[in-house]
Amino acid sequence: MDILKKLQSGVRLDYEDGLELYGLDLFTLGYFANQKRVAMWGKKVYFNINRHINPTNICKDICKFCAFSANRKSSNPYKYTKDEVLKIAEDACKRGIKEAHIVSAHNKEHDLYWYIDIFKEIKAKFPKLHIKALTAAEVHFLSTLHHLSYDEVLDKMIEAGVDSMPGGGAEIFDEKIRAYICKGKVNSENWLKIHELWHKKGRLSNATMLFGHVEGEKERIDHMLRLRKVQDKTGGFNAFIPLVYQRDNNYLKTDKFLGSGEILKTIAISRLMLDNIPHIKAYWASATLSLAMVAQEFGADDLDGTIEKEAIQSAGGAKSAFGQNLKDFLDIITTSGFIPVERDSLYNELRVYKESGCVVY
Ligand code: V47
Repeated sequence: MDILKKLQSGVRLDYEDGLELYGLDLFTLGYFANQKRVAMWGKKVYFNINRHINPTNICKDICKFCAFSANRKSSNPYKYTKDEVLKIAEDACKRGIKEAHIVSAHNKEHDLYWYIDIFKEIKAKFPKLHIKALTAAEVHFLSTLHHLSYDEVLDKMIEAGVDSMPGGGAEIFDEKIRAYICKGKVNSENWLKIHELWHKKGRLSNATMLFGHVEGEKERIDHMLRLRKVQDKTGGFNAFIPLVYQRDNNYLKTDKFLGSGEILKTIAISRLMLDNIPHIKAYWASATLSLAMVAQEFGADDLDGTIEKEAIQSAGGAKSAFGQNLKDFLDIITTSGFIPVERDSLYNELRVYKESGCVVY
Protein backbone atom coordinates (compact mmCIF):
# COMPACT_ATOMS: atom_id res chain seq x y z
CA MET A 1 0.00 0.00 0.00
CA ASP A 2 1.41 3.42 -0.77
CA ILE A 3 2.06 5.79 2.11
CA LEU A 4 -0.85 8.16 1.38
CA LYS A 5 -3.27 5.25 1.32
CA LYS A 6 -1.82 4.02 4.60
CA LEU A 7 -2.32 7.45 6.14
CA GLN A 8 -5.88 7.58 4.87
CA SER A 9 -6.70 4.11 6.18
CA GLY A 10 -5.11 4.75 9.57
CA VAL A 11 -3.12 1.48 9.65
CA ARG A 12 -0.15 1.30 11.98
CA LEU A 13 3.01 2.65 10.33
CA ASP A 14 6.32 0.76 10.37
CA TYR A 15 9.97 1.85 10.14
CA GLU A 16 9.99 2.08 6.33
CA ASP A 17 6.77 4.12 6.42
CA GLY A 18 8.33 6.48 8.95
CA LEU A 19 11.21 7.18 6.57
CA GLU A 20 8.81 7.67 3.68
CA LEU A 21 6.90 10.26 5.74
CA TYR A 22 9.98 12.50 5.71
CA GLY A 23 9.71 12.47 1.90
CA LEU A 24 6.20 13.97 1.97
CA ASP A 25 5.74 17.71 1.81
CA LEU A 26 5.15 19.53 5.09
CA PHE A 27 1.50 20.40 4.43
CA THR A 28 0.48 16.86 3.51
CA LEU A 29 2.11 15.62 6.69
CA GLY A 30 0.51 18.42 8.67
CA TYR A 31 -2.89 17.59 7.24
CA PHE A 32 -2.76 13.97 8.43
CA ALA A 33 -1.13 14.73 11.78
CA ASN A 34 -3.68 17.46 12.46
CA GLN A 35 -6.54 15.12 11.60
CA LYS A 36 -5.31 12.76 14.32
CA ARG A 37 -4.75 15.57 16.78
CA VAL A 38 -8.21 17.02 16.23
CA ALA A 39 -9.82 13.57 16.54
CA MET A 40 -8.09 13.14 19.90
CA TRP A 41 -8.11 16.61 21.42
CA GLY A 42 -10.16 18.91 19.19
CA LYS A 43 -8.83 22.46 19.34
CA LYS A 44 -7.57 22.20 22.92
CA VAL A 45 -3.99 23.20 23.73
CA TYR A 46 -2.77 21.88 27.07
CA PHE A 47 -0.34 23.56 29.45
CA ASN A 48 0.40 23.47 33.16
CA ILE A 49 1.55 25.86 35.85
CA ASN A 50 4.89 24.46 36.86
CA ARG A 51 8.29 25.25 38.27
CA HIS A 52 11.60 23.74 37.22
CA ILE A 53 14.11 23.10 39.99
CA ASN A 54 17.63 21.92 39.09
CA PRO A 55 19.47 21.34 42.39
CA THR A 56 23.00 21.12 40.95
CA ASN A 57 24.88 21.43 37.66
CA ILE A 58 27.97 19.54 38.80
CA CYS A 59 27.98 16.34 36.77
CA LYS A 60 30.18 13.26 36.56
CA ASP A 61 29.03 12.66 32.99
CA ILE A 62 30.22 14.57 29.97
CA CYS A 63 27.46 14.78 27.37
CA LYS A 64 28.71 16.70 24.35
CA PHE A 65 25.39 18.48 23.76
CA CYS A 66 24.91 19.74 27.33
CA ALA A 67 25.55 23.41 28.07
CA PHE A 68 23.98 23.21 31.53
CA SER A 69 26.69 21.08 33.13
CA ALA A 70 29.47 22.88 34.99
CA ASN A 71 31.93 20.94 32.81
CA ARG A 72 30.88 23.10 29.89
CA LYS A 73 32.17 26.31 28.41
CA SER A 74 30.33 28.73 30.69
CA SER A 75 31.17 26.84 33.86
CA ASN A 76 29.37 28.18 36.90
CA PRO A 77 29.21 25.28 39.35
CA TYR A 78 26.44 25.37 41.94
CA LYS A 79 24.85 23.07 44.45
CA TYR A 80 21.68 24.04 46.26
CA THR A 81 21.22 23.11 49.90
CA LYS A 82 18.04 21.32 50.94
CA ASP A 83 16.82 24.55 52.52
CA GLU A 84 17.33 26.40 49.24
CA VAL A 85 15.31 23.79 47.33
CA LEU A 86 12.56 23.90 49.95
CA LYS A 87 12.43 27.68 49.80
CA ILE A 88 12.07 27.59 45.99
CA ALA A 89 9.24 25.07 46.32
CA GLU A 90 7.57 27.11 49.05
CA ASP A 91 7.72 30.38 47.09
CA ALA A 92 6.47 28.61 43.97
CA CYS A 93 3.52 27.14 45.88
CA LYS A 94 2.60 30.60 47.13
CA ARG A 95 2.37 31.68 43.49
CA GLY A 96 0.03 28.79 42.71
CA ILE A 97 2.46 26.40 41.07
CA LYS A 98 1.02 22.89 40.79
CA GLU A 99 4.02 20.86 39.63
CA ALA A 100 7.67 20.84 40.69
CA HIS A 101 9.83 19.36 37.91
CA ILE A 102 13.03 18.40 39.74
CA VAL A 103 15.95 17.13 37.68
CA SER A 104 19.64 17.57 38.05
CA ALA A 105 23.17 16.67 37.11
CA HIS A 106 24.82 13.46 38.29
CA ASN A 107 26.66 14.56 41.42
CA LYS A 108 27.53 12.09 44.16
CA GLU A 109 27.19 14.75 46.84
CA HIS A 110 23.50 14.86 45.97
CA ASP A 111 22.91 11.17 46.51
CA LEU A 112 19.64 9.25 46.62
CA TYR A 113 19.06 10.00 50.30
CA TRP A 114 19.55 13.71 49.72
CA TYR A 115 16.72 13.60 47.16
CA ILE A 116 14.56 11.32 49.30
CA ASP A 117 14.76 13.80 52.19
CA ILE A 118 13.84 16.71 49.92
CA PHE A 119 10.91 14.89 48.32
CA LYS A 120 9.57 13.87 51.74
CA GLU A 121 9.84 17.40 53.09
CA ILE A 122 8.20 18.95 50.03
CA LYS A 123 5.37 16.42 50.16
CA ALA A 124 4.85 16.93 53.90
CA LYS A 125 4.61 20.70 53.49
CA PHE A 126 2.78 20.83 50.15
CA PRO A 127 0.82 17.58 49.76
CA LYS A 128 -1.03 18.88 46.68
CA LEU A 129 2.12 19.78 44.76
CA HIS A 130 2.83 17.16 42.07
CA ILE A 131 6.46 16.05 42.18
CA LYS A 132 7.78 15.08 38.74
CA ALA A 133 11.35 14.12 39.43
CA LEU A 134 14.47 12.20 38.48
CA THR A 135 15.06 11.17 34.90
CA ALA A 136 15.90 7.56 34.04
CA ALA A 137 19.50 8.78 33.63
CA GLU A 138 19.45 9.95 37.27
CA VAL A 139 17.80 6.73 38.43
CA HIS A 140 20.61 4.80 36.72
CA PHE A 141 23.27 7.06 38.27
CA LEU A 142 21.78 6.73 41.78
CA SER A 143 21.31 2.98 41.51
CA THR A 144 24.98 2.58 40.51
CA LEU A 145 26.13 4.94 43.26
CA HIS A 146 24.29 3.03 46.00
CA HIS A 147 24.53 -0.49 44.52
CA LEU A 148 20.74 -0.68 44.47
CA SER A 149 18.57 -2.21 41.76
CA TYR A 150 16.42 0.08 39.61
CA ASP A 151 13.39 -1.41 41.35
CA GLU A 152 14.73 -0.43 44.74
CA VAL A 153 15.46 3.15 43.67
CA LEU A 154 12.01 3.52 42.09
CA ASP A 155 10.31 2.13 45.21
CA LYS A 156 12.18 4.62 47.37
CA MET A 157 11.10 7.45 45.06
CA ILE A 158 7.47 6.40 45.37
CA GLU A 159 7.73 6.07 49.13
CA ALA A 160 9.20 9.58 49.32
CA GLY A 161 6.35 11.12 47.31
CA VAL A 162 7.50 11.28 43.69
CA ASP A 163 4.33 11.26 41.59
CA SER A 164 5.64 10.91 38.04
CA MET A 165 8.90 10.71 36.10
CA PRO A 166 10.01 13.23 33.49
CA GLY A 167 11.17 12.14 30.05
CA GLY A 168 14.74 13.44 30.11
CA GLY A 169 17.90 11.50 29.38
CA ALA A 170 16.47 9.62 26.40
CA GLU A 171 18.49 11.70 23.90
CA ILE A 172 18.73 9.34 20.89
CA PHE A 173 18.50 5.59 21.42
CA ASP A 174 20.64 4.58 18.44
CA GLU A 175 23.72 3.07 20.12
CA LYS A 176 26.31 4.53 17.75
CA ILE A 177 25.05 8.12 18.02
CA ARG A 178 24.50 7.71 21.76
CA ALA A 179 28.09 6.57 22.28
CA TYR A 180 29.25 9.65 20.39
CA ILE A 181 27.06 12.27 22.12
CA CYS A 182 26.70 10.94 25.68
CA LYS A 183 29.06 8.07 26.39
CA GLY A 184 28.79 6.92 30.01
CA LYS A 185 25.14 7.91 30.45
CA VAL A 186 22.42 5.28 30.97
CA ASN A 187 22.22 3.13 27.85
CA SER A 188 19.08 2.96 25.72
CA GLU A 189 18.02 -0.47 26.88
CA ASN A 190 18.21 0.59 30.53
CA TRP A 191 16.46 3.94 29.91
CA LEU A 192 13.53 2.01 28.45
CA LYS A 193 13.70 -0.65 31.17
CA ILE A 194 13.53 1.95 33.97
CA HIS A 195 10.40 3.52 32.45
CA GLU A 196 8.85 0.09 31.95
CA LEU A 197 9.49 -0.78 35.62
CA TRP A 198 8.04 2.56 36.69
CA HIS A 199 4.92 1.98 34.60
CA LYS A 200 4.53 -1.51 36.05
CA LYS A 201 4.32 0.13 39.47
CA GLY A 202 1.23 1.94 38.20
CA ARG A 203 3.05 5.23 37.60
CA LEU A 204 3.18 7.46 34.52
CA SER A 205 6.08 9.19 32.80
CA ASN A 206 7.09 11.12 29.69
CA ALA A 207 9.62 10.44 26.95
CA THR A 208 11.88 12.89 25.14
CA MET A 209 13.99 12.77 21.98
CA LEU A 210 16.84 15.20 21.39
CA PHE A 211 17.00 15.97 17.67
CA GLY A 212 18.67 18.31 15.21
CA HIS A 213 22.30 17.45 16.04
CA VAL A 214 24.24 14.56 14.46
CA GLU A 215 21.35 12.12 14.22
CA GLY A 216 19.29 11.68 11.06
CA GLU A 217 15.80 10.64 10.06
CA LYS A 218 16.59 6.93 10.53
CA GLU A 219 17.62 7.38 14.14
CA ARG A 220 14.54 9.51 14.89
CA ILE A 221 12.16 6.90 13.53
CA ASP A 222 14.03 4.14 15.36
CA HIS A 223 13.77 6.17 18.58
CA MET A 224 10.00 6.59 18.21
CA LEU A 225 9.51 2.91 17.47
CA ARG A 226 11.46 1.79 20.55
CA LEU A 227 9.15 3.97 22.66
CA ARG A 228 6.06 2.66 20.88
CA LYS A 229 7.11 -0.91 21.69
CA VAL A 230 7.33 -0.19 25.43
CA GLN A 231 4.08 1.75 25.30
CA ASP A 232 2.34 -1.26 23.72
CA LYS A 233 3.32 -3.23 26.81
CA THR A 234 2.68 -0.66 29.55
CA GLY A 235 0.59 2.29 28.33
CA GLY A 236 2.53 4.40 30.84
CA PHE A 237 3.87 7.24 28.68
CA ASN A 238 1.72 10.34 28.87
CA ALA A 239 3.58 12.52 26.42
CA PHE A 240 6.31 12.44 23.79
CA ILE A 241 8.52 15.53 23.75
CA PRO A 242 10.80 16.15 20.76
CA LEU A 243 13.50 18.52 22.08
CA VAL A 244 15.05 20.84 19.53
CA TYR A 245 18.83 20.84 19.91
CA GLN A 246 20.32 24.16 21.17
CA ARG A 247 23.80 24.67 19.78
CA ASP A 248 25.57 27.19 22.03
CA ASN A 249 28.12 26.68 24.81
CA ASN A 250 28.73 22.99 24.29
CA TYR A 251 31.04 20.56 22.50
CA LEU A 252 28.71 19.03 19.94
CA LYS A 253 29.34 20.84 16.71
CA THR A 254 26.90 20.45 13.84
CA ASP A 255 26.93 21.90 10.32
CA LYS A 256 23.22 22.27 10.09
CA PHE A 257 20.87 24.77 11.71
CA LEU A 258 17.64 22.88 12.08
CA GLY A 259 14.93 24.66 10.06
CA SER A 260 11.39 25.16 11.26
CA GLY A 261 10.04 22.93 8.46
CA GLU A 262 12.15 20.02 9.70
CA ILE A 263 11.02 20.63 13.29
CA LEU A 264 7.35 20.67 12.27
CA LYS A 265 7.81 17.57 10.11
CA THR A 266 9.36 15.68 13.02
CA ILE A 267 6.53 16.70 15.34
CA ALA A 268 3.92 15.69 12.75
CA ILE A 269 5.67 12.37 12.14
CA SER A 270 5.80 11.67 15.87
CA ARG A 271 2.02 12.17 16.06
CA LEU A 272 1.57 9.70 13.19
CA MET A 273 4.06 7.06 14.36
CA LEU A 274 3.23 7.17 18.08
CA ASP A 275 -0.36 6.04 17.76
CA ASN A 276 -0.38 4.82 21.37
CA ILE A 277 1.04 7.86 23.19
CA PRO A 278 -1.76 10.30 23.98
CA HIS A 279 0.05 13.63 23.99
CA ILE A 280 2.71 15.25 21.81
CA LYS A 281 4.36 18.16 23.56
CA ALA A 282 5.84 20.99 21.50
CA TYR A 283 8.16 22.22 24.23
CA TRP A 284 8.14 26.00 23.89
CA ALA A 285 11.47 26.38 25.72
CA SER A 286 13.32 24.51 22.99
CA ALA A 287 11.17 25.25 19.91
CA THR A 288 10.32 28.91 20.79
CA LEU A 289 6.77 29.79 21.78
CA SER A 290 5.74 30.88 18.28
CA LEU A 291 6.88 27.68 16.59
CA ALA A 292 5.49 25.54 19.42
CA MET A 293 2.16 27.25 18.76
CA VAL A 294 2.36 26.57 14.99
CA ALA A 295 3.20 22.95 15.89
CA GLN A 296 -0.30 22.70 17.36
CA GLU A 297 -1.49 22.66 13.72
CA PHE A 298 0.99 19.83 12.98
CA GLY A 299 0.05 17.19 15.53
CA ALA A 300 1.13 18.63 18.88
CA ASP A 301 -1.48 19.32 21.58
CA ASP A 302 0.64 20.60 24.48
CA LEU A 303 3.11 23.43 25.15
CA ASP A 304 4.50 22.32 28.55
CA GLY A 305 4.18 24.91 31.30
CA THR A 306 5.06 28.31 32.66
CA ILE A 307 8.31 26.84 34.13
CA GLU A 308 9.36 30.09 35.94
CA LYS A 309 13.09 29.35 35.63
CA GLU A 310 14.54 27.28 32.82
CA ALA A 311 18.20 26.31 32.99
CA ILE A 312 18.94 23.57 30.44
CA GLN A 313 17.72 24.92 27.09
CA SER A 314 18.67 28.49 28.01
CA ALA A 315 22.27 27.40 28.80
CA GLY A 316 22.37 26.22 25.17
CA GLY A 317 21.10 29.51 23.76
CA ALA A 318 17.29 29.33 24.04
CA LYS A 319 15.38 32.40 25.25
CA SER A 320 13.65 30.51 28.02
CA ALA A 321 15.54 31.39 31.21
CA PHE A 322 12.62 33.20 32.87
CA GLY A 323 9.74 30.97 31.86
CA GLN A 324 6.54 32.19 30.29
CA ASN A 325 3.73 34.00 32.02
CA LEU A 326 0.21 32.66 32.00
CA LYS A 327 -1.21 35.62 30.09
CA ASP A 328 1.20 35.00 27.20
CA PHE A 329 0.04 31.41 27.00
CA LEU A 330 -3.61 32.37 27.03
CA ASP A 331 -3.14 35.12 24.45
CA ILE A 332 -1.08 33.14 21.97
CA ILE A 333 -3.35 30.10 22.21
CA THR A 334 -6.58 32.02 21.76
CA THR A 335 -5.32 34.37 19.05
CA SER A 336 -4.20 31.25 17.15
CA GLY A 337 -7.75 29.94 17.20
CA PHE A 338 -7.25 27.25 19.87
CA ILE A 339 -8.73 26.67 23.33
CA PRO A 340 -6.32 27.00 26.26
CA VAL A 341 -6.67 24.20 28.80
CA GLU A 342 -4.79 24.22 32.05
CA ARG A 343 -4.05 20.61 32.95
CA ASP A 344 -2.46 18.87 35.90
CA SER A 345 0.69 16.82 35.45
CA LEU A 346 -1.31 13.72 34.47
CA TYR A 347 -3.44 15.59 31.90
CA ASN A 348 -6.59 15.90 33.96
CA GLU A 349 -8.24 19.12 32.82
CA LEU A 350 -8.29 21.78 35.54
CA ARG A 351 -9.55 24.83 33.66
CA VAL A 352 -10.83 25.35 30.15
CA TYR A 353 -10.64 28.92 28.86
CA LYS A 354 -13.09 30.13 26.24
CA GLU A 355 -11.12 33.22 25.44
CA SER A 356 -8.24 34.89 27.18
CA GLY A 357 -9.10 35.27 30.84
CA CYS A 358 -12.56 33.74 30.52
CA VAL A 359 -12.95 30.43 32.30
CA VAL A 360 -15.49 27.90 31.05
CA TYR A 361 -14.84 25.44 33.90
O1 V47 B 1 17.55 15.05 28.84
C1 V47 B 1 20.30 18.98 27.17
C2 V47 B 1 17.97 18.00 26.92
C3 V47 B 1 16.67 17.30 28.61
C4 V47 B 1 20.30 20.26 25.45
O2 V47 B 1 9.15 15.19 30.93
C5 V47 B 1 19.03 19.69 25.55
O3 V47 B 1 7.68 16.78 30.79
C6 V47 B 1 18.32 20.81 23.68
O4 V47 B 1 13.85 16.23 29.59
N1 V47 B 1 19.54 21.37 23.51
C7 V47 B 1 16.06 17.73 29.91
N2 V47 B 1 18.04 19.95 24.68
C8 V47 B 1 14.70 18.40 29.69
C9 V47 B 1 13.61 17.40 29.66
C10 V47 B 1 12.20 17.83 29.73
C11 V47 B 1 11.85 19.14 29.45
C12 V47 B 1 10.51 19.51 29.55
C13 V47 B 1 9.53 18.61 29.93
C14 V47 B 1 9.91 17.31 30.23
C15 V47 B 1 8.86 16.36 30.68
C16 V47 B 1 11.23 16.90 30.12
O5 V47 B 1 17.17 18.45 27.96
C17 V47 B 1 17.87 16.38 28.65
C18 V47 B 1 18.46 16.60 27.28
O6 V47 B 1 17.90 15.74 26.36
N3 V47 B 1 19.07 18.89 26.62
N4 V47 B 1 21.06 19.83 26.46
C19 V47 B 1 20.54 21.14 24.35
N5 V47 B 1 21.74 21.69 24.15
